[in-house]
Amino acid sequence: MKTSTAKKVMVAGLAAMMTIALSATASVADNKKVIKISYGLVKESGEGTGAAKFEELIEEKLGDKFDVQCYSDAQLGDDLKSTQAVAMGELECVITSCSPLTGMCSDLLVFDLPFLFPNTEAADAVLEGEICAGIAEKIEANGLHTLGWMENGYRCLTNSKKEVHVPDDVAGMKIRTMENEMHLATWKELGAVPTPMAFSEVFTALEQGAIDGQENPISTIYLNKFYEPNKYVTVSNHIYSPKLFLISAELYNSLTDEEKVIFDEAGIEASRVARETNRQQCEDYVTNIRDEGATVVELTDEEHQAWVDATAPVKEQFMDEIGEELVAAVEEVCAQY
Ligand code: TK8
Repeated sequence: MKTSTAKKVMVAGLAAMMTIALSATASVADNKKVIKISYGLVKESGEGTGAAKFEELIEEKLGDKFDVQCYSDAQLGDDLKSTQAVAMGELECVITSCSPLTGMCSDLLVFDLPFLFPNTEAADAVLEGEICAGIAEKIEANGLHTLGWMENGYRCLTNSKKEVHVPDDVAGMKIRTMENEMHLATWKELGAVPTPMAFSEVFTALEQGAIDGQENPISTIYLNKFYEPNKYVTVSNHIYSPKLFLISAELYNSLTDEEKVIFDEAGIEASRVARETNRQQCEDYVTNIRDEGATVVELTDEEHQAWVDATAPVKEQFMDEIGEELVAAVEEVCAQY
């Protein structure tokens, strides 16, 4: 019995090694440059759809030279780790939330301000406008070329304890946040106990009760099944959170001028697809989450205002760090929508 199991394991191991060897030969034989894209969400997510779109566009136009491969679910590492690998030229591409990258570029902090974007049109105007072009230029200095801006979208709270309507309801709750100082400050201001953690650890932490809640858009809450350990979902929309689609600057700079244009255009189109997909999912999945038996709380205007008021002090607290000019520039764009 034992020997046969050992044999099976060995055969399986050999088969796996042969597959690796074969695929290595294949890529050497056709001499294509492999471009791996690392991201943290599932394939069906906005960013997963965007990554697949990028693969399709590049392979359609430059399929003889590049082999784009998408890796979901943080298989190649969470946001920060993958971004560091791309910056060092050890990995080709990453799609990452902006919030864990503020240590690299403090301008990104502006997006962590609660209740900043009144709607997605305002977000698009900033993401595809001069402000983000300027931020992308600064990020380039870290060895990262920006291919596009995707999104998490509007973040919503989930928890295992009770229906949350107003900030007072989260008093003392252990809430997982992204690794970002403004998110920490915001949840402290709301009276919760924020616990920063990488995304891939969240589900298990919720399941084991190490934390009471987390916050992510409806799309992610549904696709990552956060409504299973967290039966209470509040459509709080407290922060609109963008994502960056980055490629190693070293790799980008090695491309021909024509290839650069194709990569940049594909990056922008993929990002639009990602944002559109995510928005549709955020709209559709409220029903799916309810159908799964979770309680979804939608806020009254009065309840919403209580969140706006409770989080307002965060802006002053971080104004110097973000820079008054940048905040004013974003607010000016928002005022047009
Ligand atoms: C996935 C993360 C996720 C983000 C988070 O890699 O960490 O909660 O919202 O989308 O980037």
